[in-house]
Amino acid sequence: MTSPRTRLFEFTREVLSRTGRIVVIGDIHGDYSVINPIMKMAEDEENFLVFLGDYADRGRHGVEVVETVATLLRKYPERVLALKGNHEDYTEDGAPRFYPCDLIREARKKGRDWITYFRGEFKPFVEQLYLAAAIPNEVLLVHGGVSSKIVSLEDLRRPVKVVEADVLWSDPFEGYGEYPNRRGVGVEFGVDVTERVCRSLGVKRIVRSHEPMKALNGYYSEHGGRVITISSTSVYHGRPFVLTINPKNPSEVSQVFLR
Ligand SMILES: [Mn+2]
Repeated sequence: MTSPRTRLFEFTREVLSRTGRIVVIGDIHGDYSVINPIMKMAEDEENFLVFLGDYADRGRHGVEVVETVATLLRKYPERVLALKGNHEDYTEDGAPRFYPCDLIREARKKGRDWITYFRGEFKPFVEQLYLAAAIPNEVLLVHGGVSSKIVSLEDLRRPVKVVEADVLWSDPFEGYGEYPNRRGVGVEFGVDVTERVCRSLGVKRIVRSHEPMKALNGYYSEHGGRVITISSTSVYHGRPFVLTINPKNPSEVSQVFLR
């Protein structure tokens, strides 16, 4: 039996020391207008890009966004990283595990047979996606959130199915405890869950996307500053932005608007 590679990208001291800034990109959801500004940022050798998932659906340019991120992963493998969102969750034969899925219709409209596109391009792209990334002792980066099933970094390196679902689908709420998520998958996690998970993973905060509506005009901070929600799409009529993290002092974060 070969052991599958880790699903958690862990920043090393070497990577942090050669990086000028970490650029975290939230949900794009097929928004064409952010492609060029993001490509410009990727060209700067000082930048290390981390995408938090949800590349397609809602906007009309999921195919182009996926192609852009795949190109950046190929071109700059040592400083571009992409995570999986719940909109990248498909069965082996190309059936979406979420609703609504617009990418199938979009691909067909652009003259692509779905199964051919899925097998030839989309699935190989999804196979490169990590589930989470960590700046040791500082920040956990995920698409959705965390749950009390996560008790160590090992749970993210080799996640069981239910942990993967929690990371992709969960949302924080202002309160205590943990409840089934209204979305039907994952949990809604309170401030006590955030504190417990942060302590057991040895991080100070969690940066996530998954709720662009919470971050229409800049990042949204909750759970006493421990959870930060970002958005890099205008499909909900907000202003898309990225979050930058200073790798030498990861408590220092700021936002850069993309347009
Ligand atoms: Mn999402």
